Amino acid sequence: MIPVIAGFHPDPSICRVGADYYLACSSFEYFPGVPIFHSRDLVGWTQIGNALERPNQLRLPSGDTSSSGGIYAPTLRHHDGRFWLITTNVAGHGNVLFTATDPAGPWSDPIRVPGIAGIDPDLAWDSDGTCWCTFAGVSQIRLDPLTGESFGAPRRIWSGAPGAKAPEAPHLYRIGEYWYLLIAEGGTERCHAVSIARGQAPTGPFEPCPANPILTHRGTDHPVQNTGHAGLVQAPNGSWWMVLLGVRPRGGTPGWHALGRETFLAPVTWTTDGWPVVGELTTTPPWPRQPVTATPVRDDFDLSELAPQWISLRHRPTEDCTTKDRPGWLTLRARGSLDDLDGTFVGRRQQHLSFRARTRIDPAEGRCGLVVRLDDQHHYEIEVADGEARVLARIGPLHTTVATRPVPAGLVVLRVEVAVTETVRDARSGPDTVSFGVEELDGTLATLDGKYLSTEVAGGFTGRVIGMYSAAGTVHFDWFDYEGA
Ligand code: 6LW
Repeated sequence: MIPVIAGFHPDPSICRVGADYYLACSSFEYFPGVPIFHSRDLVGWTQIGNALERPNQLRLPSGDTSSSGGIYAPTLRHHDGRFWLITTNVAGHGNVLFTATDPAGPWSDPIRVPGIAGIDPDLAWDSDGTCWCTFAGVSQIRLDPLTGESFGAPRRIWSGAPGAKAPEAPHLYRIGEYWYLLIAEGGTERCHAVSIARGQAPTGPFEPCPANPILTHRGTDHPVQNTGHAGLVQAPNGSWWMVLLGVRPRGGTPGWHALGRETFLAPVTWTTDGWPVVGELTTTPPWPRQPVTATPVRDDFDLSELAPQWISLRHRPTEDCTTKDRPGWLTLRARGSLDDLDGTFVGRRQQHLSFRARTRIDPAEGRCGLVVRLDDQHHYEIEVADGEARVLARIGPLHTTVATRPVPAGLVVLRVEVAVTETVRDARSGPDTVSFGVEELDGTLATLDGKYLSTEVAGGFTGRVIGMYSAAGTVHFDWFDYEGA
């Protein structure tokens, strides 16, 4: 079963305007933040931008933003002729709200919402225009979304199953005669689940669904695990759908997932007494597929702006990262190494279990390379400097040089290939292998077990990102290819 948005795209929040669906995801320590997607069929999604792309919209100070810190789950809504996006910056700025007339941007400057003391804020409007913000816990407060002012004290409205940990990701919907409160519970690991309650008013009281949890894969051998953090949407034909996050663990025990939490789709039907029933994950809804623009394999860096899928660490000052210095090339100026929290890095999410990425580099006097990054402390890379190519691995506190090989002077093409492990030989078999090479040299410099770049080893909320970096000096990248297998 494949996701509808593959790679590290967790906490999907969805809304529909006419024939168009829009979806937003969390982005953590990466800049720009909150990728925004568009679809016409719920299966083919195109990234149309990032909501938080200006420094005044997204501050991720390195001292306060550890890996998996920063931007947590957003809620995306369309109300009263505009789009609303609310999210939490756990790097100290708390809950912030943005508006836009076009979801591709530009989004407004942030409106701070200091009265919300929790993550996963949701927005819902009553028929009289009152705005309710519901957040993890699960608590609720009345809000003026234009100013960020909240009124009264937050009120606890539901906590999901008694004793279940982490009641979070609330979304409140008016459907028919009820207000439905959808939440995630059990934590975002193997016990993750989706539950629902309903009431006559947006403030409750809420009656839990007798069939809760309405979705979980815990304790099953389903290839998609950790399913939870969901959103509901109704299609123009009246059918209902759920988007949710899930992971694809592979290999032996405990199963390692490397691509982070991805976005999946499931159909929803309703019982005669008005409770939702979630069907099997799918990529084939009952309508014709709409064409989507495929992302080209190669980015030649011919445009003056980087395409929206490119992300950097915590910020991206144009003086350190630009396509304007040398037309047709991406220039990176080192701020520090990959172990520095805001090292100069431009990458894209790994979206296929197996793939090959290559980049053509002019290392000049610098030290630079191609990295597979799970987080600050878990990454493998191949870099060139001083006439040598080196494969380096960082796993937690351990740094190792795995291989070195002289390279000819001048331009070089660095390559990484990730291949899924098809045969699990024993309980410790990893999910995939990561191999590095230089196109100008024969063979592979090194092949490493991918399990050390997985969430089960590293922890956290993100997934692998494949990128280019400069660790010393000013370097130029002619192109970058990413080809999923
Ligand atoms: C998010 C929470 C969760 O805010 O993980 O899976 C947190 N759900 O709802 C970070 O993504």
